[in-house]
Amino acid sequence: LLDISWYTESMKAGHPVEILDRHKLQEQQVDELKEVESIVPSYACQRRTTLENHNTVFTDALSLLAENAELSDEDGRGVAFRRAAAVLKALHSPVTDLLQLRGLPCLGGHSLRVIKDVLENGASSEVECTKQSERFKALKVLTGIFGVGAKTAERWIREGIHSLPQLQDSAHTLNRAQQAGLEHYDDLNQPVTKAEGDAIGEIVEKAVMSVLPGAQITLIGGFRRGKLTGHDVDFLITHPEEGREVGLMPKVVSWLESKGFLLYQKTTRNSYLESKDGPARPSSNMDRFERCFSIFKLPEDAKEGTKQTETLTEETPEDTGRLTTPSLVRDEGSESTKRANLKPWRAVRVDLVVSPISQFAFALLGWTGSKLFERELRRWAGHEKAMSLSSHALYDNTQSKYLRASSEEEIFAHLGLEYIPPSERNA
Ligand code: DCT
Ligand code: MG
Repeated sequence: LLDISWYTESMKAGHPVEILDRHKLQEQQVDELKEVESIVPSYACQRRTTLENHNTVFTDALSLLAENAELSDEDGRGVAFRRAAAVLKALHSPVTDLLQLRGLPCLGGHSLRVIKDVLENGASSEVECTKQSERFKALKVLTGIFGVGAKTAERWIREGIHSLPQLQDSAHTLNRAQQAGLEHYDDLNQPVTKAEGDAIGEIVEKAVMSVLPGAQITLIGGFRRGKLTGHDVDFLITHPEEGREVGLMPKVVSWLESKGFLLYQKTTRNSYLESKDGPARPSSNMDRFERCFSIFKLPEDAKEGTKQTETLTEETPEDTGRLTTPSLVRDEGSESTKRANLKPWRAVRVDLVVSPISQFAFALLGWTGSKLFERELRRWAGHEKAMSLSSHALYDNTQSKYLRASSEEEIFAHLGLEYIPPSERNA
């Protein structure tokens, strides 16, 4: 009998390896191998994906193609690239040979071609070509405006608008969100740091506590998964007594507005009703909470306040002064950044969501992400368990009833999945 323990161990550790003497194996060993080869499970919500990515050359390439597909109204292709990238993100070592990918799920022919190209030539010609295409560049610039989606960008491009000056010179009237997006374009396209997220958290907490003492605020989105930067900051607000959260958002928004913290906001009311909406409304699950899309005006000193507290505990006194000087902390690369540094504040995208406590666990799970992890959770629920999962509830179609949960752990248990903590949901 060949010793195949090295093989099974490697596979279980997430290092796919090739077994060369396959023909010499006993039947029972072949069965064992089949089981092991399914060890990288096909749903991202069955896998642990930390931020430690050993395959960024490949995942960056695949993510760019995913982004291009999504911006081109080809969501199916987008998801296929996202799934392929997510499988590579979950591996525990760098891929150096195509053979290592044998038996892994979600790697279609197109994705494999891209990986092969990168392995052989150091870059994918399709990716390079996409990056340089006028269309892709224009889509990126235009969708970089808050309030502009792929459809609008596409329409403008067809009219010959490829850049911000061209848009400004055009006769288009922008809506309020887009106007704010254009006005704060540079700030909003600069990544938000965890320190800035924490500074905003303090402001939001002050606002919430002063209008509804006892309410609870949780940082959600990428920062909850441990990311160090993000494109926005997301918060979930609830109150331990069901019903006390009703009408909270307008009060929080008024407080923030009265203190001059908001450059833009649009609030939508909670429109979710279990009895009326029924279980299976996954496509609309993102917008049925009381929700506020906003652009915060974050004073530089508020941010420094947070930095200072952190630095004081971590650095020697001599270092403190240096680290709290914003000009050294911030990237001074571009002209626009230099200009932005002259004003004593910076614009940051902030999303606030209010949930009743009875839906809190579902909201927390649904808003922690990543987007692919969420998508896969819903696909798993529907395809494997005949259940409908949203950010409000979990419905069991077989038993025709809602399954209650007061923690994320309980939801994973209802779904028959091993619990994956937020830091391992970075698919
Ligand atoms: N979400 C989702 N499906 C979407 C959009 C969002 O499931 N189509 C969930 C998952 C993440 C959460 O909402 C917050 O959304 P984003 O802020 O867009 O994601 P993020 O992971 O926080 O990314 P970033 O760090 O760039 O803000
Ligand atoms: Mg976010």
